[in-house]
Amino acid sequence: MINKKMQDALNTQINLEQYSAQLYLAMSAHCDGMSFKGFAHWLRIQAGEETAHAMKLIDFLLDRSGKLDLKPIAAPPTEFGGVIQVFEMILAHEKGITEKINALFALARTEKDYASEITLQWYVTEQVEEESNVGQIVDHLRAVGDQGGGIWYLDSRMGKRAAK
Ligand code: OFO
Repeated sequence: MINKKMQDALNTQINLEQYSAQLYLAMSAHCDGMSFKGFAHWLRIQAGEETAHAMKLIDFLLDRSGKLDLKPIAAPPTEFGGVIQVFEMILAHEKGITEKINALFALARTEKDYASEITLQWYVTEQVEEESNVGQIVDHLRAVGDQGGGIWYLDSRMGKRAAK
């Protein structure tokens, strides 16, 4: 059975993953509103992945006979600016999530909760991938700028993202 400290920390992370899904869904709608259908599509898939991250933690918590303690999910912002700003915001958000995952991992170690540590390894790896992917998108966006044909080319490429 999972201890209370670890259970509380995992419940907090579940809420954060759900918030990430909300945030990316709001950003997707924002990009859709600017007719950037490809960026909107990419973000919609990302929102689904964040929900999957939450579900994976929920399953783990339940497998350990933990108590799921769902809390209200904070409302995301409604204004995001241009596409470059959207992705810069995502990069900053994911860096913050990485810090949370690292802190959770450290807690699992302190608590000698090896099962949590092993499960959280997946999240540590996932954060490396997320920061790298989003960092690349930010670089490409900064290179082409908010105006002109380049951003529409990027939009069409983003529209090709397939769900995992
Ligand atoms: Fe769940 O990885 Fe992004 O936030």
